[in-house]
Amino acid sequence: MPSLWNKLAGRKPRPEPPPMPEETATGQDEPFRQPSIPVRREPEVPTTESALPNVASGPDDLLAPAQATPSRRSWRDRLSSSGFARGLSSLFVRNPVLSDELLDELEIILLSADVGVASTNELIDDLRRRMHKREFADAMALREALRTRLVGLLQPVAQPLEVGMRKPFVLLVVGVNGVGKTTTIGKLARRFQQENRGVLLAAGDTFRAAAVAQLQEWGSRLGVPVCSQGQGADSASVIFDALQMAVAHKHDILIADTAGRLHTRSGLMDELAKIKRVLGKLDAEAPHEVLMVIDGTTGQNAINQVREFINAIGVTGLAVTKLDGTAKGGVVFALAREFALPIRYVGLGERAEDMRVFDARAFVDGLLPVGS
Ligand SMILES: Nc1nc2c(ncn2[C@@H]2O[C@H](COP(=O)(O)OP(=O)(O)O)[C@@H](O)[C@H]2O)c(=O)[nH]1
Ligand SMILES: [Mg+2]
Repeated sequence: MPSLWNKLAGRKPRPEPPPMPEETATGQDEPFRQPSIPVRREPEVPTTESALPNVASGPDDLLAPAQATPSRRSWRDRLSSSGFARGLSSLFVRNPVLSDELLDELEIILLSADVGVASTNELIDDLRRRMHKREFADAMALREALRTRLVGLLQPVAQPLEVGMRKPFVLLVVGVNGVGKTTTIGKLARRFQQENRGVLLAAGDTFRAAAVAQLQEWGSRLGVPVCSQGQGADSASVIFDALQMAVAHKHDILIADTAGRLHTRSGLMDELAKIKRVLGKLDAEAPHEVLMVIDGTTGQNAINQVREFINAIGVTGLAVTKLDGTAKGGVVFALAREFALPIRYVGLGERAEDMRVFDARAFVDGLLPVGS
């Protein structure tokens, strides 16, 4: 279907920020994207609450006023520019009547958006069977059935993170390099702050100095303390110290960053297992959430990544980033089908407020608006 492929290929790519110069000791890591905030080098000493400058009040693009209740509309605005959403909307414009070609094209759109072969086959087979049984009066009825099936796939995994009464709640953020872990931590910190919870961050990505500096930058912008020991420090000991500090200072939530060297390297997995082990010495139930961050543009490789992390340390929730303006986004469906792990959040941009608690219906509405 050349016209469809042209449409997908003709999407406007997001400008890529330059890669971080000091990246890759291994040379095999995924490219690290420079954060859009200027990273200020700070002395790498443990940072305490009192030592932190409070700079959260200044005007800052990353800290634009939050929407108190993010509306469905904002999901739609972000998702409708994706290649996936544009592919779906043009499909029904170009195929206003029911036909096998409509379903053939839909199949390609789903596959190229990373919905995955298994989910795509199930969806297409079901819709084709029902179409041939004359269940749909017209293409709009089929479109509605597609919407219902898509929501049905995601509904079971739309389980928000419940912090509950545990204090401090320990949230360990994992995932491969460049997926958006540190950015997600900044977004989470802001979200919890807005709920009047005391947040402490732990700079557990000690692999690169820039990673520590990036988290410190988020901390200072938000006015949230960051525990760090600098590059090369033992990640487990940084996070262990941070948990001790969180207990001593009565913080509500500790969010720990981790390194993301390629998941197939056992070093990282051993490091993560050690972090889990030492946290367990202070609190047998910690970490209370192992949140794995997935780059929504990664494609089917995301499935392998999740499998590796589940095997290595166990994953209790997912956050899928970069769902704004990408051709993809379908990986959310593939993940839901493959793992049935809760999807907690989605990232819809680089700024602090560009994160949403995952909502199956709002997500599908963004991709395929009701009745239009
Ligand atoms: N468009 C977009 N970019 C994002 C999102 N989340 C993170 N990024 C960008 O992805 C790049 C890598 O993010 P970072 O948090 O440093 O990844 P980490 O290596 O996993 O910690 C940065 O340029 C971020 O600004 C998102 O939801 N949307
Ligand atoms: Mg990072």
